[in-house]
Amino acid sequence: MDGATLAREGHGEYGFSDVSVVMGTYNEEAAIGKVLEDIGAVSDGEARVVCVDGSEDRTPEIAREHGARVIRQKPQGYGVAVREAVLAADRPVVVTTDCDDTYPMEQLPDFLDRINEGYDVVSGDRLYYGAAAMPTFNRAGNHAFALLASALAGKHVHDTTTGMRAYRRSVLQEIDWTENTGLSAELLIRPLMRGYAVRELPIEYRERRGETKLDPIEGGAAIAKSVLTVSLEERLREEGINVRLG
Ligand SMILES: Nc1nc2c(ncn2[C@@H]2O[C@H](COP(=O)(O)OP(=O)(O)OP(=O)(O)O)[C@@H](O)[C@H]2O)c(=O)[nH]1
Ligand SMILES: [Mg+2]
Repeated sequence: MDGATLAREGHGEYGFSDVSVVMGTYNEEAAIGKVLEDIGAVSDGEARVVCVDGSEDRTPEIAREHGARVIRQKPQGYGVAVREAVLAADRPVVVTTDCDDTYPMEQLPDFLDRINEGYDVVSGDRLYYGAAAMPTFNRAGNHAFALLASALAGKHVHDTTTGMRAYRRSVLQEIDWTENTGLSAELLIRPLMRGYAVRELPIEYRERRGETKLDPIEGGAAIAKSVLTVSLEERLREEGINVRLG
């Protein structure tokens, strides 16, 4: 019996000692101390943190001082870092976040509760409460990606590009991840289209500390392409055709 089945039947009560929180970090010294302190406070120091880091500033030192495991990687984009981070996690529940203080670590217990209810993926929905702290262009883009993904996947999703999610580690290991800037959309769309139990959870979204690493136009185009290719690949997979279109 796999972990998901166990939890669905009420035998898999995970606590924070079963949780890895993972993130890509790239010159985030303005935010990393706060983010890691928030994780430590809400989990009583029990969650294990993994940072895949490409920084030239003091981010990796600050991460180690806070007890995080740091994997150094030359900067190659969001998805290259986050894929390595999710695959490096060694606990049964894996939470992704950005290292910029935008995501509410205080809501981690709610994510864990939903996993304990039996969900395989719990996705933080920033748009539910309006995401007033998000730049207008990004907010419009994120609504558009969600509409596109919902149409192509045939299932309604509200926020496809969020960085804060909890996953059963088995889901992360069972799927081949291909996208870079579009990885966060891929991490939602492929499990959704393969029939995993996915739910969205409304979250607050705060203004970023430090500078963005994403160019909104270039990044937006890359995400739209990922949503298209990943959804089409999954449609073809349902027909028994395994291809890579990207
Ligand atoms: N290691 C590594 N981390 C990266 C790279 N690019 C982005 N990141 C990290 O990935 C996370 C997401 O990047 P952000 O700049 O927050 O991108 P975003 O959330 O789309 O943009 P904002 O709305 O400005 O926050 C942050 O924690 C970054 O430090 C990279 O090339 N290498
Ligand atoms: Mg961010």
